[in-house]
Amino acid sequence: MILREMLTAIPKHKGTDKMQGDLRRRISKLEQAVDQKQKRGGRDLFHVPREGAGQVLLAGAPNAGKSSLMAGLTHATPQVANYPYTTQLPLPGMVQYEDVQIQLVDAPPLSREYTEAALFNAFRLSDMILFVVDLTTPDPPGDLRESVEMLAEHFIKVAPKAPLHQSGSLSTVEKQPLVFANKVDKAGREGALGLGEVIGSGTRVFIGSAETGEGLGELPRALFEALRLIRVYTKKPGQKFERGVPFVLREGATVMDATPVIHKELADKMRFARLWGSGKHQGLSVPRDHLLADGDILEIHAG
Ligand SMILES: Nc1nc2c(ncn2[C@@H]2O[C@H](COP(=O)(O)OP(=O)(O)O)[C@@H](O)[C@H]2O)c(=O)[nH]1
Ligand SMILES: [Mg+2]
Repeated sequence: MILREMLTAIPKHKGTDKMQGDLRRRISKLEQAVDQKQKRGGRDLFHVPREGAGQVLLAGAPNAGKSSLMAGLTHATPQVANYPYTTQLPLPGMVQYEDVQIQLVDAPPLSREYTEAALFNAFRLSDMILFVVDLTTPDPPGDLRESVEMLAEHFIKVAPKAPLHQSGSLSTVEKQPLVFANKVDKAGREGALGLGEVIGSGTRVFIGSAETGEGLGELPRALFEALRLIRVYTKKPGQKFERGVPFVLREGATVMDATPVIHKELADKMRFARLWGSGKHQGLSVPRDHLLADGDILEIHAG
């Protein structure tokens, strides 16, 4: 797309801000027009409504094993085949990590030959990206680089320390990546060398096989950690704690952030909260701005 090339060609300094903004608006208008076409029957078939604690989209070249990995991690049954473009529309499934469900979305490939524009919108709206790389190809890091570059061309930057939850706005969004080097049953581990550097230091790379299941066991926890989620349980005053379904919050959430999630009216009415967590807070009263940790138990006193 010529407009995009213009945008990357403009040097970035104060004086060009307006020009860049103008180009961005034009690009966005065009993308919207394209997307309209994809909205058959008023629904964007590429956009998967978020469910569970977070949405992770699978990315990678054709035949890398995205659908196989999806089948290995969820109860979904995507079509797996030995020819490219088997997966034409995103398909969601749920990954179970302990008592939390994370949505994994199998997606069509990122390919220079053919990738629908609407797919990039789906990436834009996701919480993070799980790259699947085929270790049996001549150049696995090159394959990963191509996927990363295609996303970058659509203003989706992958960065290990990307802030979570950004709006799907016009400007560049950053997405947290995780890499799964697949088909180790058929290739050496050497192919995975250099995969981390493609995205940058701090990128977590897992090696395994979607076919044999090797290396899949660590992924649910890795996804949970990468999404930077915490689980908070609640306890009613005067009652024994029974571990129920957790409230899932973002890392950095405070007692005050948790209350409206637990109960709509609680935020206004809270007098104080007691907390049981790892370490020192065994039933102590905590201030509203107290930072919550994964596994904390909250007892909110309202009135
Ligand atoms: N040997 C081996 N083959 C795999 C593995 N994962 C996927 N495949 C094969 O690779 C081909 C493409 O898999 P698929 O999941 O459809 O790839 P996708 O296009 O990325 O969704 C199929 O023939 C799979 O059976 C693996 O871990 N080891
Ligand atoms: Mg597929």
